[in-house]
Amino acid sequence: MRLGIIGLPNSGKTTIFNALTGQNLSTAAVSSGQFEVHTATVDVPDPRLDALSALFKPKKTTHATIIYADIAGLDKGISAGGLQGQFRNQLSQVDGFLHVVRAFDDETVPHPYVDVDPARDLEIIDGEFLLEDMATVERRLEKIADEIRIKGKKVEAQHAEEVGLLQRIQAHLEEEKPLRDFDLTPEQAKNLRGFGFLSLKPILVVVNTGDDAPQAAAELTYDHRHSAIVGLQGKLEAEIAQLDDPDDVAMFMEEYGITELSRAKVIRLSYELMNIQSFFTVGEDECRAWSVRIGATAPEAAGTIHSDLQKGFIRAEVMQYQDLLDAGSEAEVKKQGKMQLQGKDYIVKDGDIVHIRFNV
Ligand SMILES: Nc1nc2c(ncn2[C@@H]2O[C@H](COP(=O)(O)OP(=O)(O)OP(=O)(O)O)[C@@H](O)[C@H]2O)c(=O)[nH]1
Ligand SMILES: [Mg+2]
Repeated sequence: MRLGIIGLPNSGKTTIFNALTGQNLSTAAVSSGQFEVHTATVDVPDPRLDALSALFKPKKTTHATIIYADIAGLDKGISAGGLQGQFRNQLSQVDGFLHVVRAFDDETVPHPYVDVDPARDLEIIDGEFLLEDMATVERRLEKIADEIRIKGKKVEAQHAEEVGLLQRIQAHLEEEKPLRDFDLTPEQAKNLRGFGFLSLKPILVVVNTGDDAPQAAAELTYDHRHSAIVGLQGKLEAEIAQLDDPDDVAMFMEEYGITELSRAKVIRLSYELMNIQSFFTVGEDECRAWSVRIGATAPEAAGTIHSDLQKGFIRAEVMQYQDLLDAGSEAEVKKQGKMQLQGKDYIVKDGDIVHIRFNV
């Protein structure tokens, strides 16, 4: 799961990257405008995993993870003539975006459009993505038209369905609506994956509220599917993320009148937006959260643990998280008849605790 952090120059992308990942990349007061990407892997907080660990006291507890990539160099007009090479690749390869929008005022930090206007900034990058997606559709339609011209009518029927879909997508984009709002069948979604449409990817808008409480983000709305909006005090949380000692963190928070950090919330939200869910494996050695797409079958989930478990999949023993917590042990869940044996067609649910039986 890879999330690209995007936003206008000086919106606080690197600052928020630091806040989420605990890294300490330098933030420049003047936008570099250079293409560079930094990545870091972050544990996804999950109270259920904490509870399972408390129950099993395993040697090791392993969280689900997200990779955040700080992608610099995005600005208005950048898609004129199409986003280029490396940059376009980075953007199309991520599973979703974390879009940083600046809401903080600070004279020492120049804004590329002078005044602070989060709604406008949000639209600027959204608009760039729509243009980019339109260009992608046009390129494909032209390519198909060329092929028909060369090979004749006989290939036309072959492409009819794709052309129809692309034209509907084109009309949708022309209405300035992101593809997130476009209805796609799972089959169509799969066929379109290779295009890397930017406005199709889930997006978490993170409003950098600076000195204001994160609740200030509520002034901004973003009414699209597969998206959410949340506030975060970039600079403050980046500074707190540098502190190792929990006592220091508590002191810092008290001093600034913060009751709750947004960091965990933002990570959790960005994870939940990605159309994935967590299932757990438990034991004395390790309690672990795994990510799998919503709708995945038991063998597919087994495959995220190890490909052998998918190849040799026989059955999955499945417990509900709450049943295990209530019962207090796996043996007790079994006794209550709440441990179920599931076959290869079983659709995994969020919070399932599984043991895979396999044979290789
Ligand atoms: N006052 C204030 N300044 C902030 C806040 N967040 C970031 N900044 C400052 O804004 C400047 C730019 O922050 P960065 O995190 O480098 O912004 P960026 O979006 O990564 O910028 P580019 O990579 O150059 O596009 C730095 O001087 C930060 O210290 C904030 O919450 N409050
Ligand atoms: Mg930066």
